[in-house]
Parts: sequence; C-alpha cells; structure tokens
Amino acid sequence: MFNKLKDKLKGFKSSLGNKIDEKAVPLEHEEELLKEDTSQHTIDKSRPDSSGTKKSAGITQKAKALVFEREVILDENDLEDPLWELEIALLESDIAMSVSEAIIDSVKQELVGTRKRIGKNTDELVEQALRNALLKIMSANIFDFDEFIENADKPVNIVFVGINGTGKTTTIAKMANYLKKRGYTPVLAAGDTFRAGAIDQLDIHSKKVEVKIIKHKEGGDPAAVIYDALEYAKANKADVILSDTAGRLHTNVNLMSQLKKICRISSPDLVIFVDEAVAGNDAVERASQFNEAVPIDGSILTKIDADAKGGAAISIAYITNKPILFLGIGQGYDDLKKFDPEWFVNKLFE
Ligand SMILES: Nc1nc2c(ncn2[C@@H]2O[C@H](COP(=O)(O)OP(=O)(O)OP(=O)(O)O)[C@@H](O)[C@H]2O)c(=O)[nH]1
Ligand SMILES: [Mg+2]
Repeated sequence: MFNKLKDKLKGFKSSLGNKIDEKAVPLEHEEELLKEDTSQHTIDKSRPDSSGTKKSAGITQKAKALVFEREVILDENDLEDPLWELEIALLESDIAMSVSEAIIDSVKQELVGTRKRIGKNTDELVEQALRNALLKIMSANIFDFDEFIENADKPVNIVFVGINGTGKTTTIAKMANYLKKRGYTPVLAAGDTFRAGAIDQLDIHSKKVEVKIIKHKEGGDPAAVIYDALEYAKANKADVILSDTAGRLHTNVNLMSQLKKICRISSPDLVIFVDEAVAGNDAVERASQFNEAVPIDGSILTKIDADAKGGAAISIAYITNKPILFLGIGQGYDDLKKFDPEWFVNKLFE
C-alpha cells in the first residue's frame, strides 16, 4: 500500500538525516566522555606494540560509540535541498500543490531554528516532523460517522455521488453490511435509473447482504425512488437509506444540475462523494467540483488496495474542507475501513 510514496518519504528521511549527521555535535557531558576515552587512546598508542595502530583505531570507534546523545540546530539552508526533494516527491505522489506546500511549511517550522536533541538515529527526528505534518493535514476535518449515525434522527438519508465506475454501488453494499453489523437496518434506494444494468447490480448486492431495496424501472426519476425509500424506511422503522445515483462527469453541466435537483428534492442528511484513490489529483479536482455543485459532506476513497499513490487521500479533505469518512480497500463486503489519520500515517512509515 502506498509503496511509491513510502519510498520517497524514506529518501527524504535519509537525505536530511545525513545533513543532520554532518551538523550534529555531542551534548556537553558526552563530550567529556569522549575526551576521557581519547586520553586512554594516547596511552595505548605509546605502547611499542606492532598492533598499536589497529588497537587505537578500535578505541576511537569505541569513543564515538559512547556518544549517544547529540544536538543540532538546523537553519533554512540545511533544509533547502532536502525540502525541495520532498516537494517534488509529494507532487509526484499526486499530492496537490497547495497541500504539498502546507506539508513543507509544517516540516520546516518544526525543524528550523530550535535546538534538537538527537540520538544516533537522525531519521527519527525527520520522521517525527513528517508524521506531525501529515497528521495535521489529515486530521483537519475529523468526523465520526458511527457517532453521527447513532445520534441522528432516523431514518438517516445518505446519497452517494461521483463519476462513473469509482465504486459508488459497491461502497453502498459495503456500507449496508457495515451498518447491519452494528445493529442498524439499512434500506437501499436504486437511484441509478440511468445506466443499463445498474438496478440489477444493486439488487444482487441487496440479496447478498440481505437488505431491503427500493427500485423503480430503468429511466425513472431518481428522486422519486429515494422518496419511496424514505417512506418505506419511516413506515418500517429502518434506520438508514443508502441511495445510489448514476455516475456522471463533473464537467457535464446537465447531469450535474440533475444531481443538484435530486439532492434538493430528497434532502439527504449526508451527501458522500465517492472516488478512487488511484485517480490521484483528478479525484481531488472532481471532489472540489462536486462539492461546489451539491455540496458534499465528506468523501470515500476506494481502490486504496490497487497501488494508490496515497496523494488523493492526503489532499482531498484539505482541498474540499470536508472529511474523508471511509477507505475502500478491496472488493469484498468487509473491505470498507473507517478513515483514521493515524492508521494512514502509520502505513506510510511501515
Ligand atoms: N480493488 C477494488 N475494487 C473496487 C473497490 N471498490 C469498488 N471496486 C470495483 O470497482 C468497480 C466499479 O464499481 P461500482 O460500484 O460498479 O462503481 P460505480 O461508481 O457504482 O460505477 P457506475 O455506477 O458505473 O458509475 C467494480 O468492479 C468494483 O468491484 C475497492 O475498494 N477496491
Ligand atoms: Mg453504480
């Protein structure tokens, strides 16, 4: 998962790590230890022993090994080259420009100017700064979906939107499974009345997950299907309506205004934008366009398992200012992971 971005972050860690190694000086008490050991080294060297030089080299190594704690003060110049490399690496990993700049600023702020104590492993200092920067970006819009569902007036109406083939219908089935496992009763609304086979596709999922589906004929009015599902849910005390919609391009003005109409009439409690993480910056751009049109309340990124670079997940919440709710991590019904910034950042440094 995220292998390319992982490698790039490693590259930054070691290039800045080397810089720090060059600049770091031993802490004062460690310096004393170093001096003591060096005087020992002089005695050894005075021995008329043919192996003397070798022995003294060994002692110097030992002296160095004694220095466990060092300190370093980095200035902007030290960081310039590694940060430039990092910026390129982030952009190459599909992280949007403004987000990459925010990450760089945050790393810089954490590392420049202040005295830092470091042990032998300079990478740790760099990794911590990177982790903090990424966590800050990704924790900006936290939203607890489970808490929301628990506390919301029932039935909760959730509409799924996005471009074609990103995983909306599959995600609805996964979400139905997720909610069922938590004791709720979901109902599916077959609101994609446009694409041939879309209603049947959702119907098959509803049978497998064993949840009720409300469907009309192909070509029908999606808002009417969602309305019927709402009525059914109210009459049968179902908790959540999961409404499918047809995939549409964010650039198609007519289809986007139809989506606005569906959302206005069916007055959803949540509009969730679904896109695939592998789409990278395109997904981020689409999210912001859907958000302008509808607007959205959050995103779900699918196909994280399909060698996504990770950039979209880092950028999308920041750019839309709306949370990521779940990640799709496979094709099975259980492959829906509640989004957790710490889990995500840990994955990048595994
Ligand atoms: N590997 C992987 N595949 C996924 C994931 N989510 C969905 N898919 C696959 O993506 C394909 C498209 O999924 P759909 O759910 O039909 O997508 P959609 O957005 O409803 O498509 P349209 O209705 O045509 O707009 C299917 O083959 C799914 O199995 C995921 O998290 N990982
Ligand atoms: Mg679909």
